[in-house]
Amino acid sequence: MKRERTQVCIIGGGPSGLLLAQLLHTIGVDSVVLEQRSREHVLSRIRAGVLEQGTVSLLHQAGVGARMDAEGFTHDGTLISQGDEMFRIDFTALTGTPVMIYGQTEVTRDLYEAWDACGGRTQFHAENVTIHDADTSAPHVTYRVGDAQHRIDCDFVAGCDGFHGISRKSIPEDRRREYEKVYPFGWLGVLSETPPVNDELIYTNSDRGFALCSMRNAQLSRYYIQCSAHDRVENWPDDEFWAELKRRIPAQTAEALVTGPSVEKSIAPLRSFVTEPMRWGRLFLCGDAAHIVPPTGAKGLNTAASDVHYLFEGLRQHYQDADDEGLDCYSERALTRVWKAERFSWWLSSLMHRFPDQSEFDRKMQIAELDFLRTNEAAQKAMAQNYVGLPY
Ligand code: RFL
Ligand code: PHB
Repeated sequence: MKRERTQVCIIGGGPSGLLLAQLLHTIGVDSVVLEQRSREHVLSRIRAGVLEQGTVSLLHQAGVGARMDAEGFTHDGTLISQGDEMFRIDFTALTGTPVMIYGQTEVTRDLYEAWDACGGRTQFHAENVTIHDADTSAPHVTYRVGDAQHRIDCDFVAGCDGFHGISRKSIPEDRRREYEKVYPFGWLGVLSETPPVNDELIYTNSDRGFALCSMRNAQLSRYYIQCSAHDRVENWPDDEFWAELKRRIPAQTAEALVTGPSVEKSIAPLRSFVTEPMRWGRLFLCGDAAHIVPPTGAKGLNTAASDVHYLFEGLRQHYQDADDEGLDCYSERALTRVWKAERFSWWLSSLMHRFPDQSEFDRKMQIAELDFLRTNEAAQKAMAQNYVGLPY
């Protein structure tokens, strides 16, 4: 068994784990990142596109904001449509804050490059990662690479291994509580090397179901349509995807849409999930390991970032001031913000999708609420405040 020591053992080399590692590096705290997949696999996942200002600031704090500043798009608002009616929510006018369009793939790439540049250690292909003695003052983590067994002794374990990871499940069942809502549909997403149909995102509620027009850059568009929870990408050749998208978005937008071959196509299920608490002894959960939101509110990566902020502050206080207040309050602080993001994502998902069991009355409620949002500044302000991100 190969044995080593670090201060913080980070499980998961997605955005949460890498951002935490990079922030710890800025204060001289040593960490190791254990990732079960390859770097190429992690960087091939197409996920989030919208960053809150708090996430942007945290990336700057970690020293990885340069490419985002140069290549990302600042968006001052978003469009919402219902049928052929479209209206705009002006984030900057309503809240003073825009959002940043910069893909999670690029954020992760920037984090890996910065981590490499500072000599940070990532163990890819780490199999059978297991957390031991997290409820004692001397936890350790074991894992396997090929035939070699490894052991890392550490002060703390950060569980940043996403929804399917092992960290959450390492907390005994009688010490955690899980809350879950599974939505009866998914999102079919397509990435295409075509110019975005509009310079801001368009969220669409149509009689045929939800659609979203998003982007990555001036030549790379990201589109989504609501699909059945049991659907498969093979059922959606490109032509059928574009035809269905055009049926859902306003006619004038459909006319302007430039289509092309898809370069990625995937289906994501929609789920709301929270586990409480987010700490067990010296194990701290961050990001998707602790909570999932439906993508409608663009909150997943952003709540992962706010968790990392609270955990980093707790670890900084521990190492620099010998004060554990931040670590002791971590779970409560993170969850207070997480539940608000859960509420917003659930609300926007409920407003924008067609539900299989939706009655005509339910449909009228959606349309009335969308009209209220279109015409009421207080409602727009509440939506904008949540979308650009509640304060940390
Ligand atoms: P990740 O990204 O899942 O990374 C976890 C990492 O842990 C590894 N892992 C393990 N490593 C070692 N041992 C194990 N046993 C392990 N098990 C797993 C995994 O390989 C992986 O590399 O979690 P993290 O870092 O917490 O980041 C969370 C975000 O990825 C997620 O919340 C967002 O992508 C959600 N999301 C969005 N969030 C936003 O803020 N804005 C958006 O616009 C947005 N759009 C989206 C999204 C998610 C989507 N999908 C596909 C779920 C759009 C979509 C379609
Ligand atoms: C994306 O561009 O992938 C995206 C944007 C906004 C969302 C979800 C996903 O709400």
